[in-house]
Amino acid sequence: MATTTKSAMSFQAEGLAKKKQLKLYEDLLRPRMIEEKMLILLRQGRISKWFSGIGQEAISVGATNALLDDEFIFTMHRNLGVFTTRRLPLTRLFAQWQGKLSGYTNGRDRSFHFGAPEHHIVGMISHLGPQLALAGGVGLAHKLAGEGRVALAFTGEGGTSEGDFHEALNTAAVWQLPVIFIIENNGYGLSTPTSEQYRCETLADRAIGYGMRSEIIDGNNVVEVYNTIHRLAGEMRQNPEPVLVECRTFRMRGHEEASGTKYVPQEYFDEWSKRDPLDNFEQYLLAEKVLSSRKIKSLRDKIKKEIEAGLEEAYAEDAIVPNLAKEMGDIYAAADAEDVAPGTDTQEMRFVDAVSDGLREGMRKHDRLVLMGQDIAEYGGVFKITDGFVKEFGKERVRNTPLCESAIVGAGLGLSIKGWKAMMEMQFADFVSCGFNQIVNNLAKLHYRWGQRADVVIRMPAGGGVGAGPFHSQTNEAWFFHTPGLKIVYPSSPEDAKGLLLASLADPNPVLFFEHKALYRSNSAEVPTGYYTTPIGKAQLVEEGDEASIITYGMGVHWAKKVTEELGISADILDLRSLLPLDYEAIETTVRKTSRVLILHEATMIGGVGGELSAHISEHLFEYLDAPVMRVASLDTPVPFAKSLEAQFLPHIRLRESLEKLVSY
Ligand SMILES: Cc1ncc(C[n+]2csc(CCOP(=O)(O)OP(=O)(O)O)c2C)c(N)n1
Repeated sequence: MATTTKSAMSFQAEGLAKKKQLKLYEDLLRPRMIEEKMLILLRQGRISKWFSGIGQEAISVGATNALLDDEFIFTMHRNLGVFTTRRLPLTRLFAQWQGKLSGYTNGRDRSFHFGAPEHHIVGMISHLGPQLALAGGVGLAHKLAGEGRVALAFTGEGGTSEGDFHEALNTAAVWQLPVIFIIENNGYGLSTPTSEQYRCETLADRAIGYGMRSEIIDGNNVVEVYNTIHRLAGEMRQNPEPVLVECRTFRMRGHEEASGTKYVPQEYFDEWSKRDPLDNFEQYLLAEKVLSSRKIKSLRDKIKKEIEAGLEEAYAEDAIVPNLAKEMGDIYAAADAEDVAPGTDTQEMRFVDAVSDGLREGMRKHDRLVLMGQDIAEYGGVFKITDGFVKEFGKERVRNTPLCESAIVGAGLGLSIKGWKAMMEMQFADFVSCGFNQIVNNLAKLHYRWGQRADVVIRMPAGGGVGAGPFHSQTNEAWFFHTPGLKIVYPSSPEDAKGLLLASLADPNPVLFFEHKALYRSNSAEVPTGYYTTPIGKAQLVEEGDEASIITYGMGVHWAKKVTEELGISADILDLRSLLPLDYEAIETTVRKTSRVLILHEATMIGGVGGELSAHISEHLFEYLDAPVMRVASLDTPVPFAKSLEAQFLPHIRLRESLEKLVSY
């Protein structure tokens, strides 16, 4: 209970109304009391894991109080004070931590890994750093709409060592996005002290390299945090720009409760416990007669009751009874647009022009669609697909990006959180590896985790046969095929390229859109003019025959047509067009019809899409088969550079022999 000793810290609270000071106090007290309760429950074995923010509450509480209610906050694992300050119902919070249905993720994710859109909070994924670029995307949406709002993102000092920190801050600086990046420098990243985490004198110094402002403040002083963020946010709402704020604080407990604190010298605890954010502010308010012992008691009683009521309700809720249809049904967001059939007017277009035409129609249709990619603005992209777009749509919506795939995928997700659509052009599909984490862990899982759309299309110029070697030739769809939550589209014709691209842009889910580079300028056809969509997830029988079925996509469709014609074999050629979701019905129909199947793809064999298709056919259609399911794919080597080596690598030289073997089996 409070005594009126002098606070060890000084608070510049003169400019704050007493009511505000009391609110800051109550907002500090609530997470502290919840945590104290959690530690008891942990000892009783009633919860399994706890990441403590005790000692760091002033950062969450001061920053949240300084923002407007509709400004987004991107939280980490020690930001309970953000959730409590925004007054999320405690019952739901507790239900979330217990994995109950009424929690924020329907039992699908743990601890603070969730978003609460109605409270403008977006929680982390475990990988820490990726969070920062999302705030940039929200900042971009604010800036484009002239909303006069800021976004705020937290990171620990450990997270600042990740490449994602650099990419997010650099992009926010180049684009002058209104984002407050807060580093909670609490001395340790798990067991790693700051001396083993970074070499610069202060983390705030890094801002100089990005060309942005920075400040270092006392993270244990709630008034200092509040005043700083309040001032900065006020300035940034008028003049958008990013700012880096390093909050000095200390982690008073273990990384998580089970991991202990043996590696932390006792004198640090002794020193920092004198600087406790709650105790010190309490002493100050008591000395200033803003607070009384009676008021403290009544606040404590009130919060205790809130916690107990919340816990009782959460514990009373039954454990989840799994509902398979619901789990599978929540992987994707439901489409909100009907497919649009093409008109009758057509025009001859090369594949590359059809992609460009689709993108232009998409930009006209969706006025909140933003295109991002390296060199896509005035230069028109390395394949000239966005040539002339800046003139029609302006540089705000056709954005050159710095060279950073992860931050741009993340920015796309941030735009989506604000209700915008984003298309990112990977300069070459090979470079997607640098944005891999954002795609497979953030975009793909978001809707399943907490119902948030990831309305982002990533265009992937892919494929070999162009003498470009291992890093400009891959068709890497299999890297993503294994990831629930993504859609993968791979057109083989100009008409489909346009229609499927427009369907992808209309779709609220993350879509990886593969375009074979070798088709760009070698393949032309009549393409419907104007806006139309080709449904995702529907294969197309492009040739009909009865001796065999060739199931393929992308360049494979062209190889299949050529070889069947050369050999005079009558085959069904099924162009899958979409790999996720797959059109199992069309696959099964052709297999039942011909009883002989060859699966063809340009990607390497092992772990490729063909393996999955082959397994499905063997498992479900075994009795229809007159021959083993055959696969033809690229060699399991990197894509070689020399013409002769690449010719050997690619699958079509093996196609003829395999097809003959299949039909004569
Ligand atoms: C990419 C990645 N690598 C490793 C981890 C394991 N991990 C979780 S938290 C953490 C330390 C984070 O330190 P910091 O960013 O300073 O935050 P703090 O825990 O101190 O608040 C580590 C190594 C992880 N979650 N993600």
